[in-house]
Amino acid sequence: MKTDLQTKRLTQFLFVFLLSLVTSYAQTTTPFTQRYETQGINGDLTIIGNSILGDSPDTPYNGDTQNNFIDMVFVDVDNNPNTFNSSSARFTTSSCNRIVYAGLYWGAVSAPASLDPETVKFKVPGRGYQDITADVTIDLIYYKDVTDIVATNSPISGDYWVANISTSEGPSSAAGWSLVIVYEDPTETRKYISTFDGFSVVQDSPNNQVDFNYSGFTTPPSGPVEGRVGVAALEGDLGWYGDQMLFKADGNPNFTALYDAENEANNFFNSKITENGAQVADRNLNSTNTLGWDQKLLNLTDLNPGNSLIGNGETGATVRVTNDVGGDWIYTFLNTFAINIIEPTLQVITSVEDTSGNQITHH
Ligand SMILES: [Ca+2]
Ligand SMILES: [Ca+2]
Ligand SMILES: [Ca+2]
Ligand SMILES: [Ca+2]
Repeated sequence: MKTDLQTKRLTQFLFVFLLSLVTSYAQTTTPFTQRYETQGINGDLTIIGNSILGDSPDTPYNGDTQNNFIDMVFVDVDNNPNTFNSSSARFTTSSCNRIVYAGLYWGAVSAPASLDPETVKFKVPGRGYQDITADVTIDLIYYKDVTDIVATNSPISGDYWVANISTSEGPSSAAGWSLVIVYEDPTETRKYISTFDGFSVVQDSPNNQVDFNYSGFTTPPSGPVEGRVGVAALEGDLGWYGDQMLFKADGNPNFTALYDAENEANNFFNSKITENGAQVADRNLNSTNTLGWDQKLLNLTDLNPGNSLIGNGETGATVRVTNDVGGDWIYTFLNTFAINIIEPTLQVITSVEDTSGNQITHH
């Protein structure tokens, strides 16, 4: 009988184990791992970036067609003959603020083998291009920690350029770059900030979702809970629907579809670069349709009346990229989370001495 029971338990274990394997829904070729985390900073995370292919080398594309139906060509707007493709995005912040982290992602849906995809040219405000080589390859995406380059440069604010991304041209091509910046700003609320990168193709069932789990924070015990979720992905199309980004705080029973003025709940991945519900125009080229490069920072505050989306004292949340109908294939490679947390209680100890050096501090 004991043997039967052991066999039964082993069978149950194997069943649960196999079930856990098939519930890894998306076709994740590079598992998502945490790239950056700070458990407390007065500051914020932002993402700047751009596509580097379009329907013209020097004119923004503002139509609503998919990249699949456009003869995609290199964008090249830096007036520099030594680069074959180039695009820029602007970062603006107070000069008093301090960069604590900067991470650059670049990549393409397809690229000729003849070019070195791991190396690109990177230009920070007031400087010339420098060659940088990826720290890691994340399937079609390349990543380099550029904190040293960005944090030591002055000014911090200005145009950031990336050039010579290895990519194919022609229909269905898509390529671009995203620069994640975490900065200290004493005027900002205290936040927990975390980023994950990997590579996951969300497409038809059964590869129709990927989850990002955030923990290691506690939201304030009272008052409104504010924060932002960021995402970057290849191959989101404006003209194909069904793709969503969902959010669920641990204390809530259900997922809620995120949306804002530029990103629909049922067409979240739409070839747009947006921040807080608006197109980011400080880019060159500044196409409203990037033809396959999605990059968004979505403000949770508007979706959180009465803390209905994420509440006080919350310690975990899950972000889900999904497509239940399989209309649009999404290649997600970056997810970011910033949430306000309890302000630390500052204990200020003042010591005062008289002119003879005697302590006259009163406690
Ligand atoms: Ca050029
Ligand atoms: Ca497409
Ligand atoms: Ca879409
Ligand atoms: Ca697509």
